[in-house]
Order: sequence, then structure tokens, then C-alpha cells
Amino acid sequence: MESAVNLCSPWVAPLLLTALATGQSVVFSTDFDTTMPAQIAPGTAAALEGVQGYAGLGPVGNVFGGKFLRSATGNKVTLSLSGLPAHTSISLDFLFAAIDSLDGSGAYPSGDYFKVTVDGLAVFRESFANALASQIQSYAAPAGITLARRVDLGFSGPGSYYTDSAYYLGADPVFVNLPHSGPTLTVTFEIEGPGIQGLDDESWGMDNLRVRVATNAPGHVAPYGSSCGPVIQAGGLPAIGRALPVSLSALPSSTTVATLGLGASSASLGALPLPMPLDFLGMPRCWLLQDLSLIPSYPMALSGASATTNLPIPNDPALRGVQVFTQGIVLAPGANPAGVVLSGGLRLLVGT
Ligand SMILES: [Ca+2]
Ligand SMILES: [Ca+2]
Ligand SMILES: [Ca+2]
Repeated sequence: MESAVNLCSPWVAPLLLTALATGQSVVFSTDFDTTMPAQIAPGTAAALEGVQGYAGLGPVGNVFGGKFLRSATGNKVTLSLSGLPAHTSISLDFLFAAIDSLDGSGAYPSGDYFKVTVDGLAVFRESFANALASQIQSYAAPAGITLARRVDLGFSGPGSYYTDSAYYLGADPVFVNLPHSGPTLTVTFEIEGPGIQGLDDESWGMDNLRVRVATNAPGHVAPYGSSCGPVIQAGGLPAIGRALPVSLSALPSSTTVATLGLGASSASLGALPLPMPLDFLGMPRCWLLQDLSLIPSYPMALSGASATTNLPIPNDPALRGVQVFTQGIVLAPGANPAGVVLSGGLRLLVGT
């Protein structure tokens, strides 16, 4: 059962005020403790099950408990909402369980990607690895997201490859203020890729799924994806008529040129899915995280181990709610065989 919210708690009032100020409202909420909500089609291999060792993990008032939705890999879970009030963005809030021997990026049995789509557009596709410390997990959780990593939380095991992890994915900015309007919403959740295996080998779960809509979304910045070195940061929120400072740090000492690539999609480059590992180009642990479709190479001013630029955003109301994906692309001879390293990504939602 969901914990009762204590309205006298000192942190509740500021949260409520923040929600009111941004015009947010909850349009769907479930703790999965009783029955499968009618709005969820669980696919062919998902059911409500007890949370076992995940019980109690999560922030105050939002912890795994009772039952959750547990799914096999290779199965799609679909949430369909209709009759939504007028809004300009949505946020997805949920706890995520990476259960048993998920194998991260690579070829079978690796290739286990948790993918979330909103109205058919991928907003998240990252691999999760539990079995071995040497496996590559593409998901680099921001601070405060990881609740448990590679410990025994039940299901298969204990021990051997069958350790488990838990994440509060709803707190990752990548799921906050996604551009969306219109009265219907379809969200899909699945682990797909070349590495899917049986339920007793690997699976995933979610608890406390909530959907919020907002009517006046401010600009928003969400880091995503993995870096092979450079660290990207925005110095503010993107808004029409303003320049957005963007910086790269931790550049290799051999850096000669630093640029930003900007794209309209983080989901695909033509027929190829993103994020795309670039190991095969001599760039180990580097990822192409956007499609370079807007500006392939925006110049930055280089100074020592960092670089900066100001991205001008035209004063055009039509840009409100538009999203842009960017990452640093850095020429650094000798840093790897290709002499090119890439930062993680930033999803920029333009506000006013
Ligand atoms: Ca529950
Ligand atoms: Ca386990
Ligand atoms: Ca696998």
C-alpha cells in the first residue's frame, strides 16, 4: 500500500507549492498492490508479484512494497491513457527493478536494453548489467537514482550471476517534462535487444507508477547516456530569446578541437537505433547519443581541459516545447585509436 503523506512534514509544503507553481497534476497512479490497472496491457509475460527483497527501497513515501509489476525480458508492457486535461508536458515517475542476471551491452547473452517510448518515440534506451562487474551497463545513473546495485534482492539466486539492482528512475530528469500535448498518451516499457532470456534467468519490475501532466513547462535540462571522458553541463535552462551556456570539462590534454553536435532525435539515426556504441570505430566506451541532424559541429572555445560556448536560442514562440539533444565531440589525438572522444548527452526542452 502507498504510505500516507504527512501534510505537516516540513518538506511536503514546498513540494506542493512547486507542483502548483508549475501547474502539475497526477493523471495516473498505481502501487500495483491489488489488481492490474485497466489502463495497463501487461503483454504476454508480466504479472503482479510480491516485491521480495526490494521491499522498503526508495525515497520516503515512495518505496517498493506489497506487489509490483514483474515482466520477462522480450515482453512489452503498455500504458494507455485518454481524456487527459490540456497540458504541454508529461512526467513519468516509477521505481525500477533490474532483476537477476541482466547482461548489459553487447552480443548474446548481453544486449539487455530497458526501453521506454512515449507515443511511439523512444525517450530512454539503456542497458542494465547485474551478472558480472566486468559487464558494460550503459545506464549511468545521476546522483540519488541508484537504490541498490548488484545485491541479492530475491527471485533467482541468491549469489552467482543472480544479483539484483534497484533504481528510482522517476527521479532521473530524463523522465521529467517530456514534451506532450493532446488527450491521449501511450507509454511502453520493455527490455529488448539481442540478449533476452527466460524469466528465471533475468527479468525486470516496476512499482509506484505515476504520470503527471504540466500546463506551463519551464525549460528543462536532462543529462542522459554515457561518456568516454568529457563531462557536459548546461549553465542554465533553455529559453527562447536567450543564449544557453554549455561547457565541457575533463578534456584529454591532447585536445585540439571541441564542438557540440546537435540533433532532433536521440532514438535513431536513419534506420540505425541510438544510442550507438562506437567501439568499432576505435572509440571504446564512446556512444553516439543523438542524430547530428540540426548542427553536426557547433564550435566551442577551448581553454585547457575545458571548453565553453553559448547556444543562441531564437526569440520564436514556435520553439517553446521543442526538444534538442546535444553532446560534446572532441578531437584529441592519442586519446583512443580514433583520436575522438564524446561526452554524455543533454536533452534540452526549450521553455519561455
Ligand atoms: Ca507495490
Ligand atoms: Ca536475484
Ligand atoms: Ca541477457
